Amino acid sequence: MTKILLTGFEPFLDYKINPTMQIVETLHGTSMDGYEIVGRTLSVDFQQSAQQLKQYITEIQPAIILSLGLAGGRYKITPERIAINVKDGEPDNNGYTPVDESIAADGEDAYLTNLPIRRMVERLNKEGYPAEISNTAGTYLCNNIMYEGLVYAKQHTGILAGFIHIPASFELAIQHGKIPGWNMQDLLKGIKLCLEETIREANH
Ligand code: PCA
Repeated sequence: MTKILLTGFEPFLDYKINPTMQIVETLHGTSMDGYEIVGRTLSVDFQQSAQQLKQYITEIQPAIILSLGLAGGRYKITPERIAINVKDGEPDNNGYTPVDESIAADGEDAYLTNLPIRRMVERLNKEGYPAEISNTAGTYLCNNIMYEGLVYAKQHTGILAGFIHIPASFELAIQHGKIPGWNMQDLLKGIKLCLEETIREANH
């Protein structure tokens, strides 16, 4: 069966739960319209996560690479438009804090996703879920993984790749205390709708 690599991240900074990890674990091994979802959780570590992603891609040979990340404080599901060749920001889980670094020394400045992000947002809104396209995935781990996924997609014709940031779950919002949250079932349904739109694009 054709495969989808669906990645999430482990907890990081003061987010003691990462709902993307829970989504990936729930959807792992399920199938959708003839595509098998292979879920993997990545480390919040600049060096390791890129290597993990590359290793999973080699192992799984996915037709679609969809990576998920938590954007604590956002209140909509936000498919990302662009990944930039920058690493900067808060320390990762191993304490590494890049300042104005490049992801790839001689890489492109940025890559645009080839996921159907406009249709994802339209579909989510139609089904009653707040969503909008985001024009920045930041400069932390999520941007880093989106960039790496897109490097692969640019080198391999026919591969769809991209990234979606999601809000906190209720559980995390309660535990954290200062960010909005969504019901976990709604987050899960939202990601399934995005996957459906992506599969439709892949079959086009
Ligand atoms: N969100 C972070 C990294 C891991 C995650 O889930 C980000 O937005 O970069």
